[in-house]
Amino acid sequence: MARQFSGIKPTGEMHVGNYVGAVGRWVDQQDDGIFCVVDLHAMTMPYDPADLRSETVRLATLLLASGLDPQRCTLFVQSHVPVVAELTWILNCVATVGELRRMTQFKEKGDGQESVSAGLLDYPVLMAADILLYDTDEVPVGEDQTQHVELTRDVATRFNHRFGDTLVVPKATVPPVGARIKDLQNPTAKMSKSLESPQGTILVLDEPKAITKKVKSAVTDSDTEVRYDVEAKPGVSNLLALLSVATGTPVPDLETEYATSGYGTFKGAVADALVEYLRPTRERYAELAADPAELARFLAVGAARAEAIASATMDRVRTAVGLLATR
Ligand code: ATP
Ligand code: LTN
Repeated sequence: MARQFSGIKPTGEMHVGNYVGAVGRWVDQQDDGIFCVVDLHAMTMPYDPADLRSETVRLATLLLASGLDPQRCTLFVQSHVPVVAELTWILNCVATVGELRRMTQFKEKGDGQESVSAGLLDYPVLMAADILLYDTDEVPVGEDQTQHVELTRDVATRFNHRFGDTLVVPKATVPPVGARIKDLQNPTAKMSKSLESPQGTILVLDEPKAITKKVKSAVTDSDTEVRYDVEAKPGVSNLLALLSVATGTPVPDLETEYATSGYGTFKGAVADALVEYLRPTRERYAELAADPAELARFLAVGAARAEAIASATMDRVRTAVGLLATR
């Protein structure tokens, strides 16, 4: 079976975009998958250490609440398997500064500013190390991360060419609908964890009332037609994508169903569907958060399992690149 690996950053609250683009799919296909709270990735921008610790716990709890089952998959915290930093160094000597500078995420967050951390530029190499350390075949992510997975493929292919067949070359998988959920207030921008648009971002832990309010005030257009057309109708198309994923109904069926209903009725249906879609996670979260010791036990088991895979890969890598064995 194809091995899945993916990660999520403990920065800010998990939103419905994360859920639709990534986490919900991890849950659906979790058997033998490896999923990671990427705390090392959360250090590239200035941050508070106490917040990083509490957000790591909070996000890991939320992943369990979302339905990841430690009996069926491996859930761990990235920094608990520290050899990922060693592989990052080795891959740093294979990746080029040119290709890292071309990454959209780097260009948006830091290009041209001398004072940004070197970690911000190197971020995709750490991500490549994550993916390659676990012999990953498939990386379930939202569309914004596909460029980083392409870079991972390039680096792995170059490594194999230079040092012999050592690394599994992975591929990204994105959902057919909802690969880039948009901000409800600004439907041409990606829904994001940065709290610039609280009204445009539906959080997985939002109360039903808050979800309804946000959906009802979502930006649409001056037309009345419910039709999927990302260019002409970005707001309506975004709501259709959310309704489709939340109800499991194909978009064309929804277009037919709501064609003449008007935006008020349509938005009401989207809000109700999202409330039901997210309800089980919100309810389980409250129970799981009450038992942090249990979470710590799950994460320790996850780290041990991940470590076993990682150390086998690292043995192959060290030999391939010419590092002297210790024994
Ligand atoms: P930021 O907003 O700070 O960039 P993020 O939410 O994009 O954060 P992560 O938490 O690391 O960053 O993302 C976890 C997963 O969620 C990734 O696979 C990413 O592609 C996916 N994802 C994030 N935002 C969206 C979105 N709006 N639509 C679909 N998938 C998304
Ligand atoms: N860079 C990703 C998070 C991430 C990841 C990974 C995703 C870190 N390591 C490995 C998939 C596989 C992001 O910003 N969303």
